[in-house]
Amino acid sequence: GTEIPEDHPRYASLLTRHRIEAGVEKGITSKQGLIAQGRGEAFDYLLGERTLPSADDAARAAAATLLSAERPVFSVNGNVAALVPAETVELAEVVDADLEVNLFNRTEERMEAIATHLREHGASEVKGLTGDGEIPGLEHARGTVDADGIGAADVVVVPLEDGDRAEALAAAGKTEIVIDLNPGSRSPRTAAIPIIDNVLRAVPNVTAHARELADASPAERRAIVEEFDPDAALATAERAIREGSFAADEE
Ligand code: PTJ
Repeated sequence: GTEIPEDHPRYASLLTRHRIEAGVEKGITSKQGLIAQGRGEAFDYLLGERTLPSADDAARAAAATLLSAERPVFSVNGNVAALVPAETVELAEVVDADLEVNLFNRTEERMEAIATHLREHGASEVKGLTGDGEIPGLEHARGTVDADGIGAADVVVVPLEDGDRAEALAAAGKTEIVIDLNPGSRSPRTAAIPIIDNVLRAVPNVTAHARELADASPAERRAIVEEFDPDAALATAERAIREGSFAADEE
């Protein structure tokens, strides 16, 4: 594979591009996924390619929510599978969540390829291929889920989710944790917990918080979730972008 020296100033960004390209070559990531990646990269650059303290608070609230959930599900698309397969499997294990492949552009081939890819990265069970459930308010292909997966979930992690689907999931009564680099996007604005961060940093960060909160009492977890203010987190990220936190890059 392509070797990128770790001291390269754009190491993380180049590594990300390489993983997305490899994902397309493996039949995991859609071509639209390349475009989505480009948009994400622009926002990440403006955020200074770092986890804002408010995004870290969101990750902590997400961990507390997942640990307290009855039936948490992590929804995996072609970008997430390419970028953070092992990290996703690990988070699901730590919070005891199901993994479900759920695609914006659903094809059997990509569903299978992603499920296989997740198994290669340690997943024991991957949902999504049954497709016997439906999220109301969406056209068939976009609303298809597993009845015993996202269909029955109380909490769903939906990284890089489309706005219509994020709204339909919320309307179906799901507590949504959205990971998205664009604080102006409809999906994080719909989420109970928007994490404005790169999935590359956010997924392992939620796992780290979950490990730390594993022995916390239900009351402690509830307090963490109640203290988290989604609107403030979105506003803080937007301000960081407007004020140009990328100056550090030019040093
Ligand atoms: O694999 P599929 O068929 O489910 O398709 C997945 C994509 C992502 C292609 C599909 O859901 C899509 O078209 O998404 P959008 O509407 O382009 O939205 C993607 C959002 O994710 C944008 O707001 C990007 O800023 C953001 N984004 C892109 N890369 C990352 C990201 N957010 C966090 N981490 C990233 N690495």
